[in-house]
Amino acid sequence: EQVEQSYIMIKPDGVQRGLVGDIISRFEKKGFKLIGLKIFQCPKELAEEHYKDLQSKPFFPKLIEYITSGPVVCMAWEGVGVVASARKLIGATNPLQAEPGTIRGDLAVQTGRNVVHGSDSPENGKREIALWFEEGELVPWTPVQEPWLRE
Ligand code: DAT
Ligand code: MG
Repeated sequence: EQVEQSYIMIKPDGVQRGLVGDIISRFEKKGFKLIGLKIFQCPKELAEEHYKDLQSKPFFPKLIEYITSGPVVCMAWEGVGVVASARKLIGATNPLQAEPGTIRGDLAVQTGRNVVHGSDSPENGKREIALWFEEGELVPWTPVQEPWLRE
C-alpha cells in the first residue's frame, strides 16, 4: 500500500460559481489528507507547462485561456490510492458522460468548463505538485482520525 499524492485544482469556473467548499469537502469526507492549499492566479507559462502533453490539440489555446481566466484553487492531497480514487470522485472529462455522484457529473455540463483537475498517475501527481507549489507550502501532519480510517 503506497502513499501517493495527487494534484487537485478547482478551475476558474468552480471558483466563480462558488463550488470551492463543496469540492474540497468531497475529498475531505472521503478520508484523504490535505497537505497543500492556496488560491492562485495562474500565469500563462505555468498553464502551458501543466498541460504540455496537450500542446498539439486544437483546443489547447482555449484551454490555456480558460485556466488563466480567473483564480484557481490549488490543492495537494495525500493518501493510499488517492490518485485513482480522486479521478473517480471527479468523474469523466466530459461532464455529460460523468456519473451522477461525481463532481463533474453533479456540477458541470461541458468539457471546456469541467470545474476540476486531478492528476492521472502518481508520477504526474508528484510532477504537478512540484510545479504548482513551493516546497515550504506543503505541510506534513497527522490527522487524529487516521486510526479510524485505516486498520
Ligand atoms: P482530464 O481533465 O479529465 O484529465 P485531459 O487530461 O484529457 O482530461 O484534458 C485536460 C483538459 O483539457 C480537460 O479537463 C478539458 C480539456 N479538454 C480535453 N479534451 C477536450 C476536448 N476534446 N475539447 C475541449 N477541451 C478538452
Ligand atoms: Mg488529465
